[in-house]
Amino acid sequence: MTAPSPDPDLRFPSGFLWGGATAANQIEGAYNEDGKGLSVQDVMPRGILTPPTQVPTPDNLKLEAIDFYHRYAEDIALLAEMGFKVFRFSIAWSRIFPLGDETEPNEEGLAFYDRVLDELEKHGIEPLVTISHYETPLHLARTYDGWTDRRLIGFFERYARTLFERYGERVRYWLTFNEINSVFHEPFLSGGIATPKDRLSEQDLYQAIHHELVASAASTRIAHEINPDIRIGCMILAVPTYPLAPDPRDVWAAKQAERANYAFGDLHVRGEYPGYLLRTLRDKGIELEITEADRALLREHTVDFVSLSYYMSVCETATQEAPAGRGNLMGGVANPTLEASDWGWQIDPAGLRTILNDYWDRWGKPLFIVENGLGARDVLVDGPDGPTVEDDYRIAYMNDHLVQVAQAIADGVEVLGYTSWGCIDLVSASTAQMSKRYGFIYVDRDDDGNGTLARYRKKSFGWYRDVIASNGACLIPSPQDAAQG
Ligand code: BGP
Repeated sequence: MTAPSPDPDLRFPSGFLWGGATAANQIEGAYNEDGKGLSVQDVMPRGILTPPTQVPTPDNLKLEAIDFYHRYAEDIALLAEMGFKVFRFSIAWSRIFPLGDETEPNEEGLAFYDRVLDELEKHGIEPLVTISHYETPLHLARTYDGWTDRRLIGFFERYARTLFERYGERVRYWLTFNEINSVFHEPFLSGGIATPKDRLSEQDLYQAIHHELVASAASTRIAHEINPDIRIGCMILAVPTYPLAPDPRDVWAAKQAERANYAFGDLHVRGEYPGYLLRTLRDKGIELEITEADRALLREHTVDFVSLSYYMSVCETATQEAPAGRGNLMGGVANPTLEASDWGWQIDPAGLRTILNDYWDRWGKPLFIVENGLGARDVLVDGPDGPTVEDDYRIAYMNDHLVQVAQAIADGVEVLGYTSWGCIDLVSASTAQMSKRYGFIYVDRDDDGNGTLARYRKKSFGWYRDVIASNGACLIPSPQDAAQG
């Protein structure tokens, strides 16, 4: 690795939280150990590509995943070696409440996360915990049809209270629902809704999201009561949406598509249904069941910060036939000016600066980038220190995105931190593949489940260590960025 050459124009605030992100179902494995119940993930062997199975099947890579459940100490030590300041992980709801609707939690499940937190503390790494990351207990999906049922609010409150009481002194940053706006696109994965998508009405989906929003506000109230220092964030799947052409009709189409995502941030941050969403509901003839108590919770218990995942932007058009975009659970049409990853996700570093500025201008809340990264097919080669991956493509992707984060910070946006997605290779959410790798750490396992699960440092491992050590000063702006300022 060449020595970093500090660039005085790329400044990150001191205390910037550099790190990486994961989700329980994509790393832990041990799907039925120590009292854990089944979650929706345990019956999704192909991710969102095919309908769920009735019972877990051996071809589901998530059942063992990367075995973080048994290897967490070794893995956290590797993250510490890179100098991580923060580690985002989720708690598997079905480890704590195996069915989801019990009154007493499973002590063995709670004890596992105590051990993870001990390990993080040992290395001085701050935890960032997602309470619900696409892993609703399967029983809640099958018995209640997931978040379509109001009773889930109470079950979630009990679960969240249990976590805050147990870990509230040790965990400052929490996220309630991962990518809350994804329920529309993937009701089973995101909302634990067992009814197939083609039989769900928009009314059902809006009602389900309403329940999640109320549950999020209710748990924000509980968290602040238990420890006022706790910071609760929402989590939005951020997809900047550009008009395909300057035609005003395309501009409006793009705005409408973007608002479909903003709406949930507006509710989390401002605590009330925005006018444009009320109009959409009216136009569609949707009447939601919203109680006065719901309204009060939403209004009085808004989030402390806004977190986002960012992988790509899309275009919208109302005027042209255009090829559909492929990407992170969302629709849109492809942008003819951008390259795409091996999985067709269009790469747009500048879009990150745009969305950070937009969110900051709109909500004025501190932002946290809790997912970003490149899913790619890595090839393991022999290096001087053992097997490695020459992942210059990942380094370039992350460098270019982080430069845009620095630009946004220079624009005046408050950014708390950055956790790259899948800092250690994990099982993909959408395709349930191992071969779609994001990590700085290679995990020896293939799509058929073969491999030793050994961990190897990729080239990006040393690169990210230097980025963190220099607080971003070793990032390299593209000539265009340097000129643009
Ligand atoms: C987000 C999810 C993550 C994650 C990521 C990458 O939508 O929050 O769980 O997996 O996308 O997606 P994929 O795994 O499909 O490449």
